[in-house]
Parts: sequence; structure tokens; C-alpha cells
Amino acid sequence: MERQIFHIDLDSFFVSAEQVLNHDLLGKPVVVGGHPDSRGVVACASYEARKFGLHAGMPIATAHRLCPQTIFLPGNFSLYRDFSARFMDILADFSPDLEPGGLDEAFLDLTGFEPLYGPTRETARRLKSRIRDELEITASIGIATCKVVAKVASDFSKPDGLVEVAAGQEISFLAPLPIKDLPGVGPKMQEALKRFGVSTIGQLAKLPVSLLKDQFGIHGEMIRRHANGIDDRKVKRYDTVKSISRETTLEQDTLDLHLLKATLKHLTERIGADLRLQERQARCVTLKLRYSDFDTITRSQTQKQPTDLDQVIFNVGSELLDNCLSQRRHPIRLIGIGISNLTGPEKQLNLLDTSSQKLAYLDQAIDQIRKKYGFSAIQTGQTLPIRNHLGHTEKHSR
Ligand code: DCP
Ligand code: CA
Repeated sequence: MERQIFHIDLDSFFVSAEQVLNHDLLGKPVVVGGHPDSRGVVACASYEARKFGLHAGMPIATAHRLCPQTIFLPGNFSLYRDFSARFMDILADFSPDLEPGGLDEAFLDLTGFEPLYGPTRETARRLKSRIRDELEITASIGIATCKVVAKVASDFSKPDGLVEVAAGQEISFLAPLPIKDLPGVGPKMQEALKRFGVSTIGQLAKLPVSLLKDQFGIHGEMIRRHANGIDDRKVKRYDTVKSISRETTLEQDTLDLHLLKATLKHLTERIGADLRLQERQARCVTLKLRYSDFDTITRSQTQKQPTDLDQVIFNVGSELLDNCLSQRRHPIRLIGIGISNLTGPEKQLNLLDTSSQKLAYLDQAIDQIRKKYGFSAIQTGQTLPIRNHLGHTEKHSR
């Protein structure tokens, strides 16, 4: 049976949530991400602001210059968490096969539900209405036989859209779109592909596998499959999530240990926040490195004591990084960190260990402030070298 996968994504999420609280913000250029004189970046821009070229990741100062009438809001993380929980509750009413991909997006597997719910598009319309009625926020939905096409379709349909890609139409739907629309194709890969004369997903789909494998390793093979609408990844239920990871392609291939560790610390803080949000701890830490020649390695270490502490996870990752670099000193193109072997939600802190308790309080305090002011409100010392580089390329997976 063909699968029916939905990808549902709320439109301009942070701004939309703010607009529910304050209707005066509706229809205006609004940005969440601090004040114009701050050094931060745009987290979310309303569609009205996007008309002026504003987008997530852009420095606030640039956004202010491009559109001085923009209303800048500092962000309210607990508000977004609340909307997110209500959003996921609505989705869970439709299918237990629900995989959140962040606060405001999720995959939902509705394969086999048609006899019960009626035609798929009708189900999608009902889902959109419920979200609009209960959250006062619009959502965009993509429907397809696999995850990657459903995700591209929901992005394509934005805002307030609904696009269904019928079985057999995957390749013709993807072909005319620019390669940047395919998840996993970052700025570096776009540049490299441009050198081969490739600018659309259709052209990418036809490149020889050997060439993609040569240039980008197994990632290249996966991207080619996705460009052909082939993706057999299942929708993974939240409660069966086995690992959390984040990775980022560096602006330039580097061996600068200071920069590599700062990046690692930043990625660790994000998976740490995710882990604590789920009230879980992890035993195994995995470091991923991709060298400039696309050789990709992972190294793991399992701890006796599960942890949800940024510092502990970072220390393990940092040690793994030192080991890898002592074995092969070659410029790094991508760095990632993951945690697996998860336990919880019950706490398993070693209560006699006061130093780890202190770190737990510190992480909680940082989470609290981030909840209030958004993620980049606090930079710990170790991430300072990369504060101006945090932006688009980072991706996360579960
Ligand atoms: N976010 C962030 N920093 C970024 C990107 C996003 O803090 N660099 C936050 C703010 C967004 C939320 O995550 O509101 C969801 O991100 P999306 O990429 O889904 O973007 P939006 O929901 O803002 O807009 P869209 O309508 O394109 O989905
Ligand atoms: Ca969104």
C-alpha cells in the first residue's frame, strides 16, 4: 500500500504566536529576535516583513536597515512551548504515528486511514481548520508517499497551503525546484553543485551516483535518492525516539580547535536543551566529523552514568574530537554531536556528586532565561567565538 505521509508546519511560528496575544501586530512587518540595537539575529519574520527581504538568520541591524518600520519583539519561549504542545495534541488526535521535528513541525503517517476518515485532502483540510480554530495560527501541509517529498511540499505550499503530491508524481513535482529546497542541501553543496551546472532538483536527480558519492560520500547518495523522490525513512513516534543529534557545516574547512570546540559547545547546548525538554538523560555521546575530502567518521563513548548536563556531554564530545584529530589532522568540513541510549523521564542524578548538581542548576537557569528571551539570549563563554556564525546551515535530526 502507498504510504500517506503528512508534513505539517506552522506559518511564521514565533510571530504568529505573538499575534494571537496582540492583534495589533496582525498584517504588519514583525520580527522576533531582539531589539534593533542588539547584535542578535532574526529568529522569525512575518510574511509582511519577508516582502522587504527579511529572513531568519539575518542580523537584526540589517533587518532594521531594510525595513525600519519593523516591530521587533524579544521573544517569549514559554508562550511558544505552550502553542507547540497544543499543536502536537491536535496532531496526535489524527494518528499515533507522529514525529515532531521541532516546536512547530511534524510528520504524521496517515497510511490506511482513508476508510475511517474519508478522502486524504478532506482530512488535511479538517486538520488545518482545527489548528486555525484552536490555535488561531495557520499551518501548511504537504502530503506525499514519503517524508522528504511531504516536507518539500509543505514548504512549497506556504503560507496557509495544502499540496498533495500523488504517487508517481514525485519526480515531476521536485524537478523544477531549486536545489536549496531539498532538505540536506546546504550552501556549500549548492556551490559545489553549481560547478557541475546543477541548479534544479531535476538536474541533481540525473547526476551519476558515482559522481555524487565521490564528491559528498554517502550523504551524496542519499541526496540523489531524495532528489528522485525515494525515501523509505519511517515516521518515528516521539516516545520511540532513540537519539538526538545536531550537526553543522562550517563556513570554511578548518583545523582551528578553538572554533571547532566553540561550535561543538553550541551544538551540545541545543541537544542538551532538547534532552531536558523531554526530561530524559543520555548514556552515549557520538561525535561526527566530515573532513574536507568528504570522508565522514563517527566516534562514540558510553558513560556508566546517564546525564542531561551540557558540560558532561561536551566534555565527552571534546575528548572524542581530540582523539580524532590526533589520529588524522586534516581540515574539518562538518561537525556534529549526538546522544543516544536514552533513559528517563525519571531523574537519575548521582545525588552525592555536588559538582554535577551544581551544573544541573546552571543548565536549568540557562533554560529558564532562554525560555524567556529566546535561544541566543545567553551565550556561554565557550560559544563566543562563533556567535556571529550561528545561522542557517545548522540542522538537527532525531
Ligand atoms: N527559528 C529560530 N532560528 C532560526 C530559524 C527558526 O529561532 N534560524 C525558530 C523561529 C521560528 C521557528 O523556529 O518561528 C520555526 O522555524 P521555521 O523554519 O518553521 O520558520 P517559521 O515558522 O518562522 O516560518 P515558515 O512559515 O517559513 O515555517
Ligand atoms: Ca514553521
